[in-house]
Amino acid sequence: MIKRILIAALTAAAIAGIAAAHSFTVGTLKIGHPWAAVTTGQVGAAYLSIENSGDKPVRLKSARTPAADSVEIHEMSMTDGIMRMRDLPDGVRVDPGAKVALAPGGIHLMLKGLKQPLAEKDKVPLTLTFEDGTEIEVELHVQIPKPDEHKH
Ligand SMILES: [Cu+2]
Repeated sequence: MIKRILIAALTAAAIAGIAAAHSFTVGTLKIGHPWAAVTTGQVGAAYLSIENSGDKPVRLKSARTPAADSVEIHEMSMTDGIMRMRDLPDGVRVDPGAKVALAPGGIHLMLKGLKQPLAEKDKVPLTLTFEDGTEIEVELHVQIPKPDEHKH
C-alpha cells in the first residue's frame, strides 16, 4: 500500500520551480543533482547521478541519512503492466567513464522511516558509501517531481 501511494506521488505531473543544479565531487566521482521527491508519509525516494571519471569501476553499496531509519537501493520496473520494486543487493555499478542516473521509474534510493514528511525546499543530508570505502556527503534538495524527470 505504501508503495502504491509513493508511485502515485511520483507520477503527479506537477511542475515546481527549477531547482538550482548542484553537484558534489570527491576524487574521480561526481554526484549530480541529488534530490528527493516531496512525501506525505514516512517513505520517500531520492535520485542523483553518479559519474565515474576514474579508470576503475565503482559501486555504490549503501546510503544513509539522519532523516530516515534506513535507505535501500531499489529498482523499479514494469512487469506485465505492473510496477514493481526490487532491492539491488549489489548496489549500483558505474563503469570507468560512465554516468549512471538514478531517476524516477528506474533505480532510486528508498528512504524508509522518515522522521517527518519531506516538504518542498527541504535540504536533507545523505551519505553515499562506495564499495572501496569512499564516502560522499551530499545534500538532497526536496522538490516536486518534474515531468521531464519522470521516465518509464
Ligand atoms: Cu523503492
